[in-house]
Amino acid sequence: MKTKILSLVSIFLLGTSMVFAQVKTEKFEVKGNCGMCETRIEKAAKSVDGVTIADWNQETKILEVSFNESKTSVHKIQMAIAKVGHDTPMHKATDEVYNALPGCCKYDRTQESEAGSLNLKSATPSSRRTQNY
Ligand SMILES: [Cu+2]
Repeated sequence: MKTKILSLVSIFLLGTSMVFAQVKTEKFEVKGNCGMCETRIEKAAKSVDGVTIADWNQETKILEVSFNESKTSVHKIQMAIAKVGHDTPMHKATDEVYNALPGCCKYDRTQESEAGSLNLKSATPSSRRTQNY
């Protein structure tokens, strides 16, 4: 009886893996803050040809994507997300797009590796700001 169930299960698994052979699901971190970020991140991911599902979790900052491996790659998806302003493990958003994000979406970038250069960068705008007031 047990072996019968097992073989049924393996037949089922074999069947589904053949149907979804080209569809891959990956999870990776995408920096962001709020619901607007979620919309932006998911929209960017879905705009990539071959992506079928994109779901970003505001709490965990983890994006789950399903995509057709023959059409696209994690690399391309992360590139598209970085382009709209959100840092991913493989691609970082440029300062220009990051700075253009709405205030609530400016996620914390301070814990990034180059702490020294970031401190220098952030020192300049704040001193400029104090002159304005
Ligand atoms: Cu946001």
